[in-house]
Amino acid sequence: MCPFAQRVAWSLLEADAEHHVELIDLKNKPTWIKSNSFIFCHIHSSPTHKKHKRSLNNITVKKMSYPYSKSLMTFYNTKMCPFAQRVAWSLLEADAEHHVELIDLKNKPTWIKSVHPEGKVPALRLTDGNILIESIPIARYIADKYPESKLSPADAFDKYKVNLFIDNFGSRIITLAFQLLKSPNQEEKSANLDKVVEMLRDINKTLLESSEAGPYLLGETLTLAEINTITFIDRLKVIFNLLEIDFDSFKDLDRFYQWVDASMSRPTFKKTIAPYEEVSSFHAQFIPK
Ligand SMILES: N[C@@H](CCC(=O)N[C@@H](CS)C(=O)NCC(=O)O)C(=O)O
Repeated sequence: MCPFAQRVAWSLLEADAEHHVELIDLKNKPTWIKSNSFIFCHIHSSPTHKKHKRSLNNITVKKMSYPYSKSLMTFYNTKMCPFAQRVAWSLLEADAEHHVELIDLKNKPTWIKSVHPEGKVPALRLTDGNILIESIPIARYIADKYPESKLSPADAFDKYKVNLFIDNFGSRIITLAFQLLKSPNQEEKSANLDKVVEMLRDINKTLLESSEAGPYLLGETLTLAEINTITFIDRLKVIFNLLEIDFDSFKDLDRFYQWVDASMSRPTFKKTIAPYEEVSSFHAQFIPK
């Protein structure tokens, strides 16, 4: 009955993977259902897994000419955007030669919809004319295209851990960070802060379970797990500063702090960050007056 489980059932059959099935009656769950000992069980279903609107059905989009490099991939970027930053960081980690077109989102070029149907960044144009959108799939594309970057682990279980980490935390971080930023009063601010700290503890626990020594999720190698979450942790730090909350003051988050420090001190990450003042004043406008 479960369409999510059906994805797994179908994959197993397509892969001709030998397996044993335990059928679960969800109306009458077995007593042992919560006792699985896998370290990487799903922690939280991400609240912003909204269905991505596909606005192109039945609409013919006339393509305007737009700037791109003939010989290199063209990355349409806005430095202030944490989604685009995932792509900027991946490109640098993969040492992938590319050309950048900077987009001013407050004053979008007329051709923007020829590059992205919703007029957004990031987008990545390949030299064959295909254009990729959506930061996570673009980062995955870069990781697959440049396997020597090791951004996507070769081992299937490691890959699963990276993907689950992104599923669990990729959008939860920014959702909770903005809830906190927009808290209308002290009481809600404190409740929202509790939710953020609970999430940081989940991250800390996941990191520890995956690799005690760290510093990254998979130990010594930076992967898409960091690329797709840290840019939002950076925004969370800005929000903490604006709300005068000390980011480094929470107990029992040592592994989390180690992870953040290692990721953010990489020269590749530093090259992708927008000026602090700009990021801070952008977020400040969301604080209720
Ligand atoms: N889900 C998209 C989100 C991209 C996104 O929201 N980009 C923002 C900037 S951070 C944007 O281009 N906004 C312009 C607009 O909405 O008009 C992704 O992961 O790439």
